[in-house]
Order: sequence, then structure tokens, then C-alpha cells
Amino acid sequence: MIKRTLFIFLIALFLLKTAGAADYIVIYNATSTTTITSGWTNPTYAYASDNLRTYTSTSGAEQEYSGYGINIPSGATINKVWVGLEGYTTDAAYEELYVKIYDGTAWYTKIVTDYSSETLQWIDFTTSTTWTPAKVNSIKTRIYYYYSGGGGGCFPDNTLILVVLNSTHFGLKFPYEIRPGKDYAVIFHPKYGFLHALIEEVIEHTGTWELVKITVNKNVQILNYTLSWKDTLILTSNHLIFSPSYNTKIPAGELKIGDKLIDYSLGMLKEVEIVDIEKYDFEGKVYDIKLEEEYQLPDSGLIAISFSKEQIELLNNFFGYSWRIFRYLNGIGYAIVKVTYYVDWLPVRINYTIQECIRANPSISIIPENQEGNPGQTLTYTVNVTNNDNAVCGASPFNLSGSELSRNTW
Ligand SMILES: [Ca+2]
Repeated sequence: MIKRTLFIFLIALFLLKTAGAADYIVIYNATSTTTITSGWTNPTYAYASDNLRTYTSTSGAEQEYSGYGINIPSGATINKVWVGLEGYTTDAAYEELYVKIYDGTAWYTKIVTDYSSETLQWIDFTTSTTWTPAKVNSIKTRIYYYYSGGGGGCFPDNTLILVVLNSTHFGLKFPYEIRPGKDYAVIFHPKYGFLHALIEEVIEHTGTWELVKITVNKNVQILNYTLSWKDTLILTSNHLIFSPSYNTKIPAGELKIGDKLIDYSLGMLKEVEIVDIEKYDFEGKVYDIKLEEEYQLPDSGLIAISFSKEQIELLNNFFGYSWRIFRYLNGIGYAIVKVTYYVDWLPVRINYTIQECIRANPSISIIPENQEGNPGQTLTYTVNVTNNDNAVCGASPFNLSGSELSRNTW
């Protein structure tokens, strides 16, 4: 009987396999919200896509969303990160909606594309940071609304606004003299003529503003005489003003010399030409005058006029009350528009990969295959066992048993 002892060298090799990777795209909904800067009405309506919408017309309004319940395991690879925005705006030209995402330590911001009817867009934040499962699990989002055409302030305090004094008289008031909820502004509408619109709110903003002083040439024909003079309007450069030259409203800061504005003088509505534009920085208060909603028409506006403090004092002393009536006839009409951004849904979408454990039979080789041995001699074999599982499975124990050796006979 030949005794043979088998010395086994167990060698386990791991092979990295790409097979066994599971790719996931998961959409998460917010379940919690915090107001950063007030202005978004019904903010919880952005939790789900159900045609219930949070909305704002307030420039600077910012709302935070969290509770997305993202729980991606630490071994996963993050491929893509998006924030979804389903919503629309009533005026895409003069406002911007910013979407922000938080990764646990920093915020990243993007401006969304504006649509005039409800549209779902996925804003790609993949390259904003090196995403890890821990970062993704910390995600919060924010929506921030900025309206460049109004909410940032409109009139400096040397602007006079035409208001209804009583049933027969009109007058001009400074923004700070207006009584919200009581005073009616006179607005001009190309189809309906002059309307009285309740001033709902006068919002005061303090800060540094770029003001635009617009000077127009005016003249009226009275019998055989032509009266000519210049008038000015001062407003913040982001304020919208209707110009027949563009047949739409544009920010006052974009007007050029030679452009036309609509003016009302001595009972006549006519186009007047801009003869001078001056821009300067102004530090102080500006006033955003909000009309009742049904009068926030895209093609109509308040009647307003601006003067220097010195001019106002001089004219006040000279004309008194009747001067105010007179100035009414020389106002420049322009548009104020209420713009609203509606957001139906603010989800987060993550594309990630998890490697799955896939078992495979090990491969075994014994070297050498044949050996000759004398009685008492020990033969040495090397057994290689290769673990063919993919890397995700980790190490496995292998047992070798039942070594049955056959004797070659000849
Ligand atoms: Ca909704």
C-alpha cells in the first residue's frame, strides 16, 4: 500500500466582475419644508405632482425642502443627481427661478428654464460636487424666486403717483403718502381708457439701486400755439415700462434715446420720444406699488412723474394743490405687471449603482496531475482553488474533502 499524503495549498483568487451591478433610478419626494424668506404660498403643495401648486410673486421668496428619505447604502456609486421642477411662470421674460441643492455641507444653485405652461424639467446637479451616498442622503433643496421687473422696488421717493382724491378730483401723492387699501391709483389702459385701481400695498425697500432718469420731449397744440417742454420719470432700472418702440414692456434700464413711451397730456394720449437717459446709483428707499390683482394688466400702468426735491419744493410753494392737478395731465404712463411662479413638484432623482453578489462555482486545479511514489515517500501536490464569485460577495471559506487517489496500474 502506498501511503500518500496530500499537502494542500489553498489559494483563493478574487476576480472583479462588472456583471452583477444593479442600476437604480429613484425619485424621492420632499416631506418637510421650511420658510427661508417668506413669499411662497402653500409650500407643502410642492411635495407631489398633483396640480396643487405653491406659488409666489414676491422677489426674494425662498423655501427649503427636506425629508426626501434618501437612504442609499454606503457601497453604492452615485451616477447622477437631479432636482425636478414641475411648474410654470406667467411671465418668463423678467423673472428667474433658482433651484438649490444641499449636499450636507454646501449649497449649489442653478437657474431653471422658464415655461409658460406646466412642464417638468430635471436640473442636473451631478457635476456640482463629488457625490457620495452620504452626501446624497443629506440632500435638501430650495426654490428661490427673483423678479427683475418689479419686486426689487420701483419708484424712488421723489416720484408722484396719480391717485383719486375724491369723486371729482385727482392728485399726485408720493409713495409714502399713499394709504394702501384706501387710495385708488389712476391707471391707463389702451382699450378701457382710464381706470381706478385700488392700491393694495406699498412695499418699501431700502438699499442701493440703479435708477434711470428718463427725459421725454412733450408738446401740445393749443389753437395755433405749440407748447413744448420736457418731463422726467425716474424709476429703478429693473422696472418694466411699456414702449411702443418694442411693442412690449421692457426694463427701464434697457431703454435708449429715441425710443418711444406713451404719454398723456391735456386729455391726449400720444407717443413721446426719449431725449435723454441718465443712470445713477441711489441709496435709499424705493417703493413697489401693488394694485389689486385684476388691474395688474400687462398693457396698462400707473400714471407717475418724478421731480427733484428742489423742484418739488418750488412747485409745491408756487402751485400748491392745483399744481398737483396740473401735473396729472403730464404723467407718463407705463406698465406694472404681476408675475407669478407656480411650482407643482420639487422631487430629487438619483441614479446609483449597487454591485450585487453573484456566486459561481470555484475552479480547481491540482499540480502535478500524476506523480509516482515509492512506499514511505511523501508526494506534494499544489491545489489551486479560484473563487469565481464577484467582488461584492467578499471572501468565502472552501473545504476540500474526499481525496480519492487512484493507482495507475499497468
Ligand atoms: Ca403639487
